[in-house]
Amino acid sequence: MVEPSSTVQLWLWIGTIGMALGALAFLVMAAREKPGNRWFHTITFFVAGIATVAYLAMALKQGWFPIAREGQAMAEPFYWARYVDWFFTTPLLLLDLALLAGATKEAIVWLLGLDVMMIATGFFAGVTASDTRWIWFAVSCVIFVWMLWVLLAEVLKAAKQRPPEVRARFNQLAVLLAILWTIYPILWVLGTEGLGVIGIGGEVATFAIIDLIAKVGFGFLLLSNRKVLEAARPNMAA
Ligand code: RET
Repeated sequence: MVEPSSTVQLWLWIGTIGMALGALAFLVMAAREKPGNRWFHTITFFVAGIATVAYLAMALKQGWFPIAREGQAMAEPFYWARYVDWFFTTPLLLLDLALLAGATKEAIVWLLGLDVMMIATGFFAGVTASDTRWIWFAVSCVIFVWMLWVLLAEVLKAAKQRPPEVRARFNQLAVLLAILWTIYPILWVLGTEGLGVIGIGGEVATFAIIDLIAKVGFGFLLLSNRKVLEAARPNMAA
């Protein structure tokens, strides 16, 4: 019987508390803004809030089941709760970035649509015990590259029309996102879902750290300058 080790548990609790504190901070920051001026705060709050739910479930030893994968010595826990988290939160992170850039609705649909396809195919890769998982992995990677291309080609183009302070913040966040997000498929290959070079303890720890940077770190960077948010406010009804 596979049981999450104490290292795994420790990191899942670090993830839960980190996400909860992030969500709380974004909520407080939102409360200090006028209604209609809180688009980015609201989206970013839900990113951290949804991740808190997923991490809490995993810390409470839920949201997983053991899988004995082809090519690996023993069964390992498969944390499917991660994919539920990513399915909702990665589109929200991209929405933050796209609204900051002032991207067209069409570009936003492309970006988010490709992203949910990437996570859905990634889920099939994770849940498959046989070597067929590598087919799903490859499909997910192709969609990931496609999504990054939309980000570079369409969203970046829109960002170039923004005032300099918005453009500068967009560039920082886009670079952070592109680098951090690329670590996910690499960790997947090295971790228990892929080749099993890194054990479940190291995998859960690394995911917790990059998840916190990708959500809470990204959120603080986005929300830290009110002038930037003011200048980038989406033109939607309050
Ligand atoms: C998987 C495996 C299949 C191939 C690819 C992946 C990419 C995942 C990404 C996840 C990003 C998650 C974030 C979470 C924040 O907390 C599904 C690992 C390409 C890019 C940003």
